[in-house]
Amino acid sequence: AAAWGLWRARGGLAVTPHPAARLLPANGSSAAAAPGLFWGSYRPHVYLGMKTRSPRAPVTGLMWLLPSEGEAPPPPLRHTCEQSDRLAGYGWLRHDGLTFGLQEIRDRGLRLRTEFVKRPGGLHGGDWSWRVTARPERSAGPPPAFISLLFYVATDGQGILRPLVVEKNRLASLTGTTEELGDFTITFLQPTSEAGTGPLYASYNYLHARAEGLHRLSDVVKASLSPRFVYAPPGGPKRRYAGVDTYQGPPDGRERQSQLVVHQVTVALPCRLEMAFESGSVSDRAERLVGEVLTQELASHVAAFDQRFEEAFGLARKGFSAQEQDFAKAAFSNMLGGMGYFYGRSLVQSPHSELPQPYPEGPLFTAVPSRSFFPRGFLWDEGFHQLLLSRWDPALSCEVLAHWFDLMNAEGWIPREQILGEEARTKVPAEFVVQHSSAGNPPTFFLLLQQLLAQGAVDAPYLRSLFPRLQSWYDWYNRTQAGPVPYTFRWHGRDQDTQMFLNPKTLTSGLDDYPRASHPSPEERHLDLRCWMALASDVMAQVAVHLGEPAGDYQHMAKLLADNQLLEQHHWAKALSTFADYGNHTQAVALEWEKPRPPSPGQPLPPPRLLRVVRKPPRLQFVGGALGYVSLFPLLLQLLRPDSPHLGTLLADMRSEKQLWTPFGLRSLSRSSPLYLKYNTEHDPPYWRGAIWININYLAVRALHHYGRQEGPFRQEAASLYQELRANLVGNVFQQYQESGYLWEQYHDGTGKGQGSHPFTGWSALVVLMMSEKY
Ligand code: 6A9
Repeated sequence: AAAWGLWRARGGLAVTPHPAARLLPANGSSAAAAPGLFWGSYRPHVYLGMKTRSPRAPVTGLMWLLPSEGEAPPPPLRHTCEQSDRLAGYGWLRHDGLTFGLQEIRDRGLRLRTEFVKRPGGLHGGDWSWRVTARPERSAGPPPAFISLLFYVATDGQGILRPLVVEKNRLASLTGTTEELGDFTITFLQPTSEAGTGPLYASYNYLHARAEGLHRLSDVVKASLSPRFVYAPPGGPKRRYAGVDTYQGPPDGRERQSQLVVHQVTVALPCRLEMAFESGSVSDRAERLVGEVLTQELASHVAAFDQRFEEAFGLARKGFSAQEQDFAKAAFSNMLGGMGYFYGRSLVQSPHSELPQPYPEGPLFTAVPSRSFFPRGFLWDEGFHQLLLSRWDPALSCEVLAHWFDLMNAEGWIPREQILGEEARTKVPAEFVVQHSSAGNPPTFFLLLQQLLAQGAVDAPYLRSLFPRLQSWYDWYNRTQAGPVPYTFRWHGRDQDTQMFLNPKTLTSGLDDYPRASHPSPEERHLDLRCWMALASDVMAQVAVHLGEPAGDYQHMAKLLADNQLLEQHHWAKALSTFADYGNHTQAVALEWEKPRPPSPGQPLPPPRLLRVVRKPPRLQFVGGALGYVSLFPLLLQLLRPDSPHLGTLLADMRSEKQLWTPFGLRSLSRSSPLYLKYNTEHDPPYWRGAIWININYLAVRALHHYGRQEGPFRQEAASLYQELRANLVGNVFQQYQESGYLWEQYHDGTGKGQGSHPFTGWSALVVLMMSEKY
């Protein structure tokens, strides 16, 4: 019994891997098994970086410094994607996920174009080259007189780098060896004009240092900068600049597992720099992938991309302008090019263990919501991401899904937010790191599976190996998120504090502060989760039938959860005349400043607190005052029968400007809700309380498209709303991109303006599917 207790205290099943065979074979990401995907731009959190799909991958990257005359040194170093850098825009404009990418970065008076091309060959993932072109940006004030570009290579605990320095400080090349790459050479070409003539005059700096880890690279470079260098082109003025010099390093005793080599080039604009990675095992290399050869390969990749994009999405055929097509390519490419390969472990709190426990280590190959703010995997975001990416490369989506399902524990749970490895950890405040093994998140992977099945894109062996884990996942929701009565569901793990929040949040639902019952209780039933489970059951049934497995239970569940009468019984609030959650609820709540508390003798006055007052006690009832995305779920997930009178009601709520309709898309919460645009605490601004979110709008457009084709009394209405809503969303996200240079996390319901984190080419990129009408 003591041993049992200890096992539970150490996390028990919560940190035990699922017993089913893994979907991904051991070494499945290796250069031998998957050479094409070995190298990639799998470091979405840096402006430009590549690595291999390995646990301890060596990395390459780019940093830059603008001259800092007048400013106090050190000048700002650009490296990791930071909103505080206030770049005018950056992102992949073309990226095929496999062989090439083209990015544009606009920073003050500077326009950087970063391009890479991979070339297969040998046994270790082949060769690749980078080209960075720096130009003055005409529209953005005076261009910088010169710029410093810092190319770096770093190891992560494994492998060695041998720099070759010529002419004082110029790193001409380096050779290296790692377990997985074998021997390789990286050559740094001297800067040229944009047309390739040169070399141009430049100053060089070089650093060879050891860092505590990849998460410390910026710190090491910053600490090594010295302002003592002078850039003095012939005939030009002498100018001081900061260059990498020497690095003292942290106090002894700390492990320094990364070897870092930096090549800094200080040069006038415009210019072009190239760097070529060559694998030692390529024996039949005809020509080096630089200069004219690189130019030609880039051009042919762009042409191939454009053709494939048109085949996949048909935007030219549909009459979209060249600008609109470029926008769609950028949205798509930055999602695909923003994919990351992460390796590490989550920190998991189970209800039984006292302290958070380390989860087993593992890899995750995934897209990310935002390269600056959330450059890591999020469970329900990923289902949406792959709806888009599977239209380009369904095999890639299957592989991503396999990675996520291999992270399942023995209980059938998959952690919601994946913060794997030191680099990912540095972006997350401590209080957000721990994942709770009782916390769910919408199972959007069922949407993906539904689509992949419809596309005929999953083969039987894959589906068969997925099945045991899929069953466990489905069971996990049924078991742990069951509602108070059969066939109802409840998001467990809501905030319990009823005093501090205007409405306790439901982070697990993905809709965070969307209003729910005012007083969390086990009696709650959540409409959105019930609809998700209807979809899940239906897809489970489909998969089981496909595999010849027993499907009866799934079919039974799917049938009951799709039963419109049962749905009404559990969720139709007659008095509110809409679908709603049910729970212990009162609408008579408000935040008020607490009366000043008497100070204790000798103590400073305690600061006043904003607390919730409840003017009328809660009682079990349908949750009023919360019309919005949740109310729409029976429509969004297409559970309503086309002849349901409630379909008409929901369409009317959608189209009403007093409620959900705006010229820019559907707002998350009705303008008539008492919680519309309300802060949840003094410091917690409204999030899902009015703003326009593109993932839910995508579901809405998709559902309207569906109902617009079903025989029934609301067919016409749905079809015309479809046209209108689609045009509004596409129009606004496009216009905001033109104006601001970014896709955004959400859009303001009054002005259409992008807000929240950016770039957010996570689910906001679903506009591409709306444009292409792929549902
Ligand atoms: C905060 C602070 C640098 C919130 O897109 C990811 C998620 C969605 O899944 C969810 O539905 N976003 C939405 O309501 C962002 C969540 C970020 C939480 C971590 C850490 C980072 O500071």
